[in-house]
Amino acid sequence: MSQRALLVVDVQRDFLPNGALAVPQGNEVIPVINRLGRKFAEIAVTQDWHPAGHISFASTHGKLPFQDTAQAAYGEQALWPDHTVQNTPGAELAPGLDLPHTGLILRKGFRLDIDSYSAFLENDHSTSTGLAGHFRDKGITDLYLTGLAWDYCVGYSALDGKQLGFNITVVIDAVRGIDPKSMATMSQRWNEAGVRTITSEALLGH
Ligand code: VGL
Ligand code: ZN
Repeated sequence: MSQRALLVVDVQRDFLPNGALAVPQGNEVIPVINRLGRKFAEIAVTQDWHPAGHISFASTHGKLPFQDTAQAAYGEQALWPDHTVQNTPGAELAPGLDLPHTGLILRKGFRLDIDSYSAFLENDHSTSTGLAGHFRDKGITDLYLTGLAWDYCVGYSALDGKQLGFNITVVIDAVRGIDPKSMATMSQRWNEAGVRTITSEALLGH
């Protein structure tokens, strides 16, 4: 039997318009996710949760965000403006997100020297966040992905989730991305990996 869960990735203040790492139209996913949430018995939410001085912050390296990169133990790390710093307002879940029966809020990216785009594996591709075990323990086979950002945290979560044996569907109107080019590249990678997409309308049946 298949059992489904909703995964809501990084819908946090800093990723909304005017946030530290704003995703264009990021706020538009909130009502869609709230509607979806009412139809799912199992919901897990992720929270990007970086310490000050994190390896993914351009400021840590005296470099420029969005263009420079840094060398991490696991390879090249893209650099971002300081964002979702632990215990700051920007790290809070988006106001308006209304998912009262969320069973798990999972934090990621909290180690100084390892970033984590994926909700399943950190950027070293080996440190588990524990999320796959959580879903397996509950007999979940099918995951529906939503949130921010299409081309990074949602994108890599979809690829890793598929690799870990889940059926993965991205709810395409419940995600927004940072950069159109990397969104197209990610969509291609989803196709090649067998990650599916669906609209919330088709999923909700109206
Ligand atoms: C994200 C870049 C850096 C995301 C998080 O949530 O997609 N992107 N940290
Ligand atoms: Zn981050």
